[in-house]
Amino acid sequence: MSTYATPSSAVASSEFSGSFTAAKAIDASTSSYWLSTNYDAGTNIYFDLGKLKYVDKIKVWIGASTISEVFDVQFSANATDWTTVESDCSIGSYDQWVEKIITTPGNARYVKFAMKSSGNGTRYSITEVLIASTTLGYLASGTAICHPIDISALSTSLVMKWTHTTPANTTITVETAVNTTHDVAPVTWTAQTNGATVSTIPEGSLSGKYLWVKITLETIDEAVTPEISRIWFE
Ligand SMILES: [Ca+2]
Repeated sequence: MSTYATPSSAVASSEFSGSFTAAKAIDASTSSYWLSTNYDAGTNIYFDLGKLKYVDKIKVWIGASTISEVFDVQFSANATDWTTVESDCSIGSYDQWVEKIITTPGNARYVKFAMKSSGNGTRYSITEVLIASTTLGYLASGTAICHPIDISALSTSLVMKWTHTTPANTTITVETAVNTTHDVAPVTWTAQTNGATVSTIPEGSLSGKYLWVKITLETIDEAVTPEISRIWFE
């Protein structure tokens, strides 16, 4: 279930003066507000949630201002590429805590109000904004298969090592397999031990053979994830 919070920062396409900055829309005061220098199409204000979250609702307070307005709500992960998720949100003059349920909720770090029209032909204004979101959890598991290594010319055994972090309730499994193609991943894998000789490399000729490595990360706590930063052979 999502909860409302004040965004951590705000950026506006224009600010009327130092008394009407974008930050006034998120200062927890319903007597201060952001005011634009113009009412052209293209005027906007966007809010930073601090990290990517699942966003589904907004609340807007215009109460300190006489300005009604219509805007689109847009989501972005990077503040560069924006997707419209709610069209033509209409906020009346002096409206207080108008709630808009986002038609197409989704993941966003940045939420923009892209202004479209101002009811009385004056500037745009936002007194206070709250955005409802849900913290994103880590998936229970994920697997990656590395590009295979041609071991045709290998003449000694290989010791495999990796650097990792494994918080409580998480595990990392590193497996290997050897086959004779670099196109099709093996079906059968064997778990390896950090710092030990790779057990799947056969004795005898290695001509035409490829070593494959598969990494599986697992967690039973969606708030934490294991990480593996580097794998190498000695
Ligand atoms: Ca304010």
